[in-house]
Amino acid sequence: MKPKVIIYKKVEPSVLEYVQEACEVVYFEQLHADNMQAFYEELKEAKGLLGTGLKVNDELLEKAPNLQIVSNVGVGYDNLDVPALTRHGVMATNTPNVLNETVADTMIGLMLATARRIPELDHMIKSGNWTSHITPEYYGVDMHHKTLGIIGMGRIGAAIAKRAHFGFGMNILYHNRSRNEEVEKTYQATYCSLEELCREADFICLMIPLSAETTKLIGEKEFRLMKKSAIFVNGSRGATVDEEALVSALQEGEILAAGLDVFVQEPIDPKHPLLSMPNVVTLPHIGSATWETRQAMVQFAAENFVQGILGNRPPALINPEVLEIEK
Ligand code: 8YV
Repeated sequence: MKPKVIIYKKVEPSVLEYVQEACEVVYFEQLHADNMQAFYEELKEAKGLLGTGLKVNDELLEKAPNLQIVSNVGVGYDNLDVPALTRHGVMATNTPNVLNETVADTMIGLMLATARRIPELDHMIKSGNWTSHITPEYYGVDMHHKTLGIIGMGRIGAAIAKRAHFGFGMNILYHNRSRNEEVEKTYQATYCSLEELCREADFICLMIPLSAETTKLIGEKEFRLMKKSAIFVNGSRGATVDEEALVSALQEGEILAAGLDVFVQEPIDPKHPLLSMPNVVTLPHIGSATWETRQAMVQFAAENFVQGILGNRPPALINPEVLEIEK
């Protein structure tokens, strides 16, 4: 008998078939209030869970006594309580690397869109307000040859640095838990403190995983340190920023503009003050959302999943220490 597993995200038929070769799949295209009860019912027997965004903590794990693996479609796994998974003897996996270049493209696009006011000016034309040559109140600011500060120099941060250095001739500063000699050599990036980065950078790009230490990492103090001409972009998780402090910084002109792909609450409340500011460019968490990359992520998640179910070590295992623990 094949082991029962749950996929709780819409996936390509080929991915479903691939998993079905090894498993009996209970398939939920999406989880919502109406099917949660059915999901919990299936959870009692499930050996594996594959999907995005579900909070997996002690409470959920207690409802899933047979679980062997949770395969997260995404590189960020702040939705997973990893110590709890390890305690319950459950493997956790994610999908690093396959999205680096796509997310970096998104962040460059978001910086340019914010600096050059692309959505605002697009709206101006489409609403019939392009009536004469553009006057200075619509000018943007240059991105090329400015100083970019990257907070979080992981694999995605490095892909952003590559574009900014070679494509835009930008001067790169970065702040990270540890030094990255490779980016210092290849992209002439300079390591500095968070305070120094906030003070010196023209563009500040946040690309760090969300954890207890990084929650509200950027708040009132950091915005105050930034230049009044600074452009702040966030492609990590909304909660890494104190959103109220960001609203005040924009309202009080502490910074010039912001480009945001992530928010504390997603989807964001349409009445949120950030959405009525012309100098804020927003995206609905689409950093990795291209056909190619989302397919690669789901495929990677399925490979992790099947390997884990078959009793092998999945390629992107987050908690290898779980292999030492007898369940
Ligand atoms: C999406 C992401 O949230 O990989 C991540 O960490 O933020 C995204 O790509 C999602 O997990 C994709 O399905």
